[in-house]
Amino acid sequence: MKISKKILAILLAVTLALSIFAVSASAAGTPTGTEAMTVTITTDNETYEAEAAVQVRVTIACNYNVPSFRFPIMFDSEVYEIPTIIGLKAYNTCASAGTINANTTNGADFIPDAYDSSAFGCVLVQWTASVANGAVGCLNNEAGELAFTFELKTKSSAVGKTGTIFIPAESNLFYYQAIQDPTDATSFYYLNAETCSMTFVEANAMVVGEQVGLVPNEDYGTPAIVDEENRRVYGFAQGIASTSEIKEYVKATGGAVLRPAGTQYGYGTGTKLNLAIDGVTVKSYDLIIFGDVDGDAVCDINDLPYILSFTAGSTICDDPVILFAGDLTNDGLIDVDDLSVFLLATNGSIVVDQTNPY
Ligand SMILES: [Ca+2]
Ligand SMILES: [Ca+2]
Repeated sequence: MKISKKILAILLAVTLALSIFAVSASAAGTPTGTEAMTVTITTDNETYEAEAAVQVRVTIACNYNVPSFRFPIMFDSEVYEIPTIIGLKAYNTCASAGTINANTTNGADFIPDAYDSSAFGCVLVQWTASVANGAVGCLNNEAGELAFTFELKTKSSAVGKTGTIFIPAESNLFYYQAIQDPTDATSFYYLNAETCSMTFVEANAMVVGEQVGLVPNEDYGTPAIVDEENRRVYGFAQGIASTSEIKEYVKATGGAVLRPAGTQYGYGTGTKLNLAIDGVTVKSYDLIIFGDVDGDAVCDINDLPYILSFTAGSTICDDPVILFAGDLTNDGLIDVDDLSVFLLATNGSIVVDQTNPY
């Protein structure tokens, strides 16, 4: 476990502060055997919009003299991130009798091995008592008091998600210092996970707002059909040939940018309708042109070899997008029945309806 220089400096400061007492090396305080602490995390709201400030409030209840604490405060990194300024603020005893600091480097070292460090972020907060009038400042409030607050920020891609903010009980970063008599530096003693009951209460908050997605573009007379469940979009005219034409059918919501990625032959079946936030693709839909299985956006003779290979049984269509586009009879497979429809379409007898092809 690598502890930052900053933390070491603070530990040193505590040691120096305590050294003003005439410490007798052998003496120590006696645990009561009932030491307990409950740390409760709450947030200022239960729901937030994307990219909103979340005030994290930490309340500490304890039944013994606590001269220091250190807590890694973890959060779902899919939902929250650490803002540039977290605005750490101490309250009550923590404000009047000591110094609070936070390490916001989001170090993976702060996260216990039991957690996937790529899925969580962490702010490490620590408080150390000051010494005034010959007494060590101590937190000791069985009823509990607000100890400190700081801010996290909801991510722009977190709409619809709930994120937890919590202290992992498995952490080995907790301080277990105690002092029997704050005016007697010889009465320090140390607890551990077995001798001090630590209870942690987590907070959950949801990010609400417009979901990132694709919706029909009603600004034009050519809206497409968005199948949200299967992430497919259809209803485009055959021969669609550009991203600007695609954007006349569908538009992105939730602050995302629509970035179509065509096939090697154009913007037909198999085109990916990617939605990006801050340059990162967060959601993707498949564009479908019924009867087009080679991806050039037209149902014509160029598709025939593909259809024949499926109908002849020499190739099994295992691509659900191609299957959906080529199954013109809606029976879940491409076979001779589809070939009949396909041939009627390619010789001009029928036009495959792109909104309702069956
Ligand atoms: Ca085609
Ligand atoms: Ca079929």
